[in-house]
Amino acid sequence: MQMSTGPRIDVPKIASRDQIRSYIDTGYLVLPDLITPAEIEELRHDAADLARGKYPCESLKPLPADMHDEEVLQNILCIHQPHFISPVMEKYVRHPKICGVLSQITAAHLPFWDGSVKCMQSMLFFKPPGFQGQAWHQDEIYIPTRDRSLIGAWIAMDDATIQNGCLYVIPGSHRPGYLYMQRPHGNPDEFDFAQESYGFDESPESPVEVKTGTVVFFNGYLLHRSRRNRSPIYRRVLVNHYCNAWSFLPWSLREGETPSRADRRCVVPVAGLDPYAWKGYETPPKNVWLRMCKAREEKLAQAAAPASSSAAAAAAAAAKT
Ligand SMILES: O=C(O)CCC(=O)C(=O)O
Repeated sequence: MQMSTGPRIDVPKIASRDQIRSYIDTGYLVLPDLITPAEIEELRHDAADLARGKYPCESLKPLPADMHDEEVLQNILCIHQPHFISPVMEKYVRHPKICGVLSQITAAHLPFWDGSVKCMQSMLFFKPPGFQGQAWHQDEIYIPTRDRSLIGAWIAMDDATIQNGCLYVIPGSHRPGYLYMQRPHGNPDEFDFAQESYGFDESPESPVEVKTGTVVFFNGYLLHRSRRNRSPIYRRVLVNHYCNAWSFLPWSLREGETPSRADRRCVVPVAGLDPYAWKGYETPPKNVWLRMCKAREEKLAQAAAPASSSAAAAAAAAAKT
């Protein structure tokens, strides 16, 4: 190859043959204890710092130092692209063990793949008590790759249980490479605003309950969802998305760009080579995006008008009697 591929990034290969096979067959892989307790503490600390505005940006302004973490986190469902502003989050995008596994499974379905991987997205979920989950979806609907190599690395920062809104998957649903249609889900109590995929048998759904420090890897075509957090504790997760570095990334097209040529370069190479390094990299904006949900809006509305909402509640109760 004539063009510059950039430096090779070597990562430890720690997944077994059986684990790689299992990922190819089922579309997901659960690896407990991949992240140490000290690393989880670092992540939790930085998550709170982010929410406090330690890395000031348009979406996250500094908050008073005497505010309790509880108060800081209670209104945030998710921060999109935290690695754009936090070097700690970027460190976990490049985590050697995670990237080592990624270099073994991301495009293991493709012959001749050499283990090269790049990251295009990070999402930091706080999912406070009472907050909704995400309805059935396939990540590939949002982030298109050319070769079915999109993969999420979902880092459990708390124990994830059925009660606090763990991930649910339909094992093997990635196999046909089919993208299901989407529609409004009509269940705002359970799920946030994003639409739901439909048209498949939900009965094989399986909860993925995991301990803190576990990483769940899942393919971009795998049908998955999470439910409302019905527990009194947070369900924090950092989920980073990656794909085969040899795939163009026709995501977030610019004006005039055609999907066949588009290749988003706001990416972080994390394993092997970047065959398109010669194109250069787009500097990410120094900003993040906050994901809202119904529970957050309800809380904010209550905080803004406690008197009128209790009056409304009293009126509603009176109307029922
Ligand atoms: O963790 C969750 O609740 C949902 C995560 C998810 O849907 C995703 O990463 O695509």
